[in-house]
Amino acid sequence: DYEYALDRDCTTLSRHVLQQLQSFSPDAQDLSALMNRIALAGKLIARRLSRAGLMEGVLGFTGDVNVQGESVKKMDVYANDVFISVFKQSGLVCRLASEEMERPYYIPENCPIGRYTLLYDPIDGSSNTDINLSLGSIFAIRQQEGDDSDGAATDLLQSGRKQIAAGYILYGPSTMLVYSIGKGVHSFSLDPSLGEFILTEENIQIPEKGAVYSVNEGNFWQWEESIREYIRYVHRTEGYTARYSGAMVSDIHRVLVQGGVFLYPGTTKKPDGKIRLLYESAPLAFLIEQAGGRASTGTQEILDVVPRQLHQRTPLIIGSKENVALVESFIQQQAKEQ
Ligand code: P6P
Repeated sequence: DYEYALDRDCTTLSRHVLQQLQSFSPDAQDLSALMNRIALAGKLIARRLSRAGLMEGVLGFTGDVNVQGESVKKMDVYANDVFISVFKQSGLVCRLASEEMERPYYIPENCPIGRYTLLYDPIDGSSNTDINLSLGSIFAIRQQEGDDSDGAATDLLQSGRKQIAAGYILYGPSTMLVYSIGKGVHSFSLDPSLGEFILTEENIQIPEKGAVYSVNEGNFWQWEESIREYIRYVHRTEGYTARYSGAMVSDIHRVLVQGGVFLYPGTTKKPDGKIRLLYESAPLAFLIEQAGGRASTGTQEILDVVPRQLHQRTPLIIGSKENVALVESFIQQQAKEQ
């Protein structure tokens, strides 16, 4: 009805955060404003992606190689800089740690206790940019603890339980922002005519079990035998279907909505897998746990892993409780047999 429609159109992200916190304290206002800046970053990135084929500087590579040894896409650099610039003069975030930067970026000269750190993957799945397929940004917010005047950011080497908020932006047919501040998972859709993210769904619950398994089967012969056994099982068992897009945010959004599991196991070339803990698997694990799902390395909850260094990778098995447990049962079975 009219009331409902108007109220819903007015449930912007920043208002929703305050509703979630049921508070107008300075901290609540800060978090609300911070989420609003993340929404602005999402709008700027979505706008550029929508013009990929129409302007220079969006498609293709910069010619550089990043700290991960991966060739850098123009969109990686643009998106990374967008997050930095939306937080300048915000007084909210004093430090940004990103897949694209060897060391964190400090907005003031150092990061005072009580301010926030943004950990983010500015564009996840950037290989999809040049083929006009979906991709995402992933973010996590932590509170600055202790003194980081030496710029070593060692306080970030703590488990994902320290996250205050996390989420992703999915640049798909519509642009969606999905977030949690520890009080459930909520999704917003960008209304380009308003330039606002409007509430789409509250308290999203991931199904206990799902049909989808999402993994790059091209790595089959690089996996542990236990993962190969799991894949053979889902191949011969009724009721499973494979979906893999090359952009984890899309694949995990599908798993969140429909149920199932996304996995990026370790390989012979990359025993710890490819996915980064601090700004990819930990934020996604925070979100999926809030939605009633699970995220594991195969032997440990993702949120319990304490990183040794900023860009640490972990194997990732994430999704519906039953689907994650099934993968783990094959890993445990192999461990017993060894
Ligand atoms: P592969 C993108 O680079 C990414 O981090 C994820 O978004 C995606 O799921 C994965 O890597 C794709 O990697 O090795 O399957 O091509």
